[in-house]
Amino acid sequence: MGLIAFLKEKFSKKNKDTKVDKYQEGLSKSRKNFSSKLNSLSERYKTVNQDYFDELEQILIESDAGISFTLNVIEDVLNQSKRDHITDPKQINEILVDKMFVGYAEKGDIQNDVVFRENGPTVLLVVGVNGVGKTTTIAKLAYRYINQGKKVLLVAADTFRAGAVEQLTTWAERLKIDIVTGKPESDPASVAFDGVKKAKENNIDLVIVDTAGRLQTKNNLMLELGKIKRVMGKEIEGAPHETFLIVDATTGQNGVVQAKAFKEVTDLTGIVITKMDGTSKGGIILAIRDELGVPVRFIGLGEKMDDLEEFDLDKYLYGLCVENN
Ligand SMILES: Nc1nc2c(ncn2[C@@H]2O[C@H](COP(=O)(O)OP(=O)(O)O)[C@@H](O)[C@H]2O)c(=O)[nH]1
Ligand SMILES: [Mg+2]
Repeated sequence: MGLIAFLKEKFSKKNKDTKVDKYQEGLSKSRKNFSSKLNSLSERYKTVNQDYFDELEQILIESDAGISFTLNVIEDVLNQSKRDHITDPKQINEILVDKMFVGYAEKGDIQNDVVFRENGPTVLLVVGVNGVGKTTTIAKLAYRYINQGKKVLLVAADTFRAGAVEQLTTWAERLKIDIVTGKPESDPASVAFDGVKKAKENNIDLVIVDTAGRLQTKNNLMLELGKIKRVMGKEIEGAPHETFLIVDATTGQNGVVQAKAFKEVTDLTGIVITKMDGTSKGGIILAIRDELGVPVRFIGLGEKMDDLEEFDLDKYLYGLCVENN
């Protein structure tokens, strides 16, 4: 059974165990773009030829899947179709989805949830440029882990942007959890230090640290993040234990450029792609994975506290490639 048939079976309405609704809804713009183009392509061709593959390549690139991912996948599809003598466009599209799956999976680890330490606070550092959804994602993550019975502390180490501290404070109030803040334009590292200290004293399970992530120069960013990490690491062994980069899906290939820049200056353990609900180019996940090899841990599918989902490759490909049934 090919992957599409498998996914249809897995997520069919009768199979209520595996909820896919949020993905289907959040990815509807991307699906309209991607899957309708695939369908119309396979209707226009009786049998595949070079033009077909060129158009297929174009569809992937237009979905922001990235040049290198696209070229590799198309080559894999071509090779398999030749080997198995497949010329039916519908079957080619099925092979395509198989190869997209493999293209993601073979790029490294697959991991979702924060990995908690056995003893003491786990520290999650959140980085990314202004406006991508860091603070909102922090609130969503806090909400998720509070619901799992964890004691969560927020740390507002974005002391640069006016209003950033207030925004996180409002979330902390709504979530009824503690927050550590500093004065405007104070040293982010000193706020981070206060945060980890408080976490140790209060038996916190998860410390989530918001940062400004200014990317004017890589050197500045490296120094700033380096300092934050150093002070935290002195207080809590191995901190930060997780560093998530937040990428806004609607920024397209620019998001890929940002992601590469961040990866150069700091060790990333995960990516969160936000605003998937607001883009028609959901292939961005594939491009970022391809370029960075870092697992996509969560995706943002809206502005509300519960609009954060674990990244699930099956649900994602189903949401992107399979018309609602
Ligand atoms: N539609 C949508 N909007 C989002 C999502 N995540 C964040 N936002 C919005 O993006 C804007 C910027 O978010 P913010 O958390 O302040 O970004 P920050 O500057 O990186 O901290 C806000 O209006 C958020 O509500 C998402 O997954 N979907
Ligand atoms: Mg913010």
